[in-house]
Amino acid sequence: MNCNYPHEEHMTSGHLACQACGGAMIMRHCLKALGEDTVCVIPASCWTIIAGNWPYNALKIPVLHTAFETAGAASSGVKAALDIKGRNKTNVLAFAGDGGTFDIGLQSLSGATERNEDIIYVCYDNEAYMNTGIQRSSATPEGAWTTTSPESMPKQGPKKNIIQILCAHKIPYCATANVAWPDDLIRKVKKAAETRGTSFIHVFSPCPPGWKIPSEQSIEVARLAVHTKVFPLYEVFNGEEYHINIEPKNLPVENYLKLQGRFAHLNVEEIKKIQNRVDYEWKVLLQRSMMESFQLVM
Ligand SMILES: Cc1ncc(C[n+]2csc(CCOP(=O)(O)OP(=O)(O)O)c2C)c(N)n1
Ligand code: SF4
Ligand SMILES: [Mg+2]
Repeated sequence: MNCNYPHEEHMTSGHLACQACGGAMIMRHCLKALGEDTVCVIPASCWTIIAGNWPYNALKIPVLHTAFETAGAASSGVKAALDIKGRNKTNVLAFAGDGGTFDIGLQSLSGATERNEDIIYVCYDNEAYMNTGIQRSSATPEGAWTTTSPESMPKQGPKKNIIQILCAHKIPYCATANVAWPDDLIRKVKKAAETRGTSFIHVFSPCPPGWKIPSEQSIEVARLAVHTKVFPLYEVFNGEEYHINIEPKNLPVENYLKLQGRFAHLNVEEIKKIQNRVDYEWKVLLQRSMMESFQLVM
């Protein structure tokens, strides 16, 4: 860990997350990056529970709990209210799950992004609706077991590419991040705070009960997601200019899948199909990262 690692804590012990919850670690690091002058907007998700019941709050900053589909709209409103009060330096952090981002909250996020609201939107992606019992979302990867995609018919079709959707809005800054690279996550959240307009960070977030992994393997699984190219780490500026941040070790995707009970039913052919898709998506990302940006071409 580098010496610039912020040691202040804005999240307390006694929160209600499961052991080794990626979402809890991500919030802790986001707040280290942003500091205490931050308002957090949390739609219905595991984090509604993790923060604790009023009057208790595991976060030392103000929190607005809001309806499942409203993170984009509610954080736009909080930002406008703070501006009226002259507090235009206060960070507004929308912190939402994959269900609240990829599915029911997509229209609200799209509206905020299209208006270029000055907010930081972090999606902690545990690839299912964990708070209500591991139902599949459009972020659930192909082949995964969930309680609504049983082993006899696991999730069909690929995970939705949320970064591409945000890039289509020409968002000033968006990035992927991973709880196994806290320095990189903190740098990206700081970058988002410096950016005027909407920033979006899509963070890989292991969930031990939902993924059927032992809690001590949470970070190992997160690391393998990057080194197998399942979840590459990159940034995109203005929806056009791609920078890949970590060179993957190019490990076979099977190394990642075999650690997780949610993929235990997959056969050799199915794993090969997932590998082919991962290889294809990586090639597309590499090509994008080599393209000249729009401004340079002009
Ligand atoms: C309109 C509406 N439908 C359903 C729910 C029930 N609900 C609460 S949290 C949740 C799942 C949230 O999933 P996600 O956003 O991925 O966050 P996670 O629980 O995985 O952290 C659901 C379906 C709700 N609160 N509001
Ligand atoms: S169910 Fe998963 S996402 Fe929810 S608190 Fe537990 S580990 Fe975290
Ligand atoms: Mg989720």
